[in-house]
Amino acid sequence: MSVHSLHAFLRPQALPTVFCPGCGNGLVAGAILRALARAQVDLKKAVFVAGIGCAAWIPSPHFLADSLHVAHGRAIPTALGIKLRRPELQVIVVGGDGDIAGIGGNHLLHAARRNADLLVIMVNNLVYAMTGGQVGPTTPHGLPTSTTPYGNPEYPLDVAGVVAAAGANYVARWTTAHLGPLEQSLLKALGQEGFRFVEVVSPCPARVGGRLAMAPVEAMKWLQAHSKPLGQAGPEEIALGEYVERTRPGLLRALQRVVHG
Ligand SMILES: Cc1ncc(C[n+]2csc(CCOP(=O)(O)OP(=O)(O)O)c2C)c(N)n1
Ligand code: SF4
Ligand SMILES: [Mg+2]
Repeated sequence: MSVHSLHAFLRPQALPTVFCPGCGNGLVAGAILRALARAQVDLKKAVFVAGIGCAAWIPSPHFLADSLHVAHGRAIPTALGIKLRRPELQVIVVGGDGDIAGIGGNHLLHAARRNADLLVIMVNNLVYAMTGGQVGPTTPHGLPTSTTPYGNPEYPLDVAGVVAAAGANYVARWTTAHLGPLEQSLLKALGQEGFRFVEVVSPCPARVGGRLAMAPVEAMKWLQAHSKPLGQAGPEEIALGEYVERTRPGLLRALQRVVHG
């Protein structure tokens, strides 16, 4: 897919992008749009819901589609309300690790448990980037951040693992250095029902790379060097791959069975 064909999916007034140079969010945006194009999703029949944060800016202002910015952490319940009222729409949540797994963590857990018919894409840049790079639920142990300058004393949550255990139909994790499998995964997730969760580990040159004196290209090399397939990754490495793929009825179909028998 050429770059120019993706322009049909972008709001001209949103370009050039609001993201910092070298930010991974642009790569995630490209992967989402290529997957939507390959799945032949009509953007008029798609709704994006985002909370607050840098990653939450991926759909709006960039995508030429209906999108909502809601309170920090509340994208999933808002998206579920839309999906239940308008089941024919493809409802997609995009947000950061703080938004989705921190303040919105309880919504995430229960949407996965209920197998709610949503695609949730979580951009994990390891910190609360928009507000200054504070430590968050996915910050690796030992990583210095603005609020843990001597290194994070806590341990991170394996968000993909938790969502898979909670009952989601589809869960995968990739990084922005693995765009081919990421796009393929999003394409697969778009064609399924129930709760689908794709985590993307992504560089934040402004809030993480700068503190580590790591240029964006070095961050991409770091992501490649520190990622391993699921089952082979050590505790300090990023586990990549599909955590789960189930075909259980999504929440909508389960509710329809109750109503229509
Ligand atoms: C209820 C509420 N609490 C806190 C904030 C401040 N806030 C805005 S963005 C943000 C961090 C977002 O981090 P993340 O979701 O990881 O996105 P990133 O910026 O890293 O992409 C916070 C704490 C807010 N807007 N609303
Ligand atoms: S602060 Fe980080 S995540 Fe936010 S736009 Fe800049 S590089 Fe990207
Ligand atoms: Mg973040």
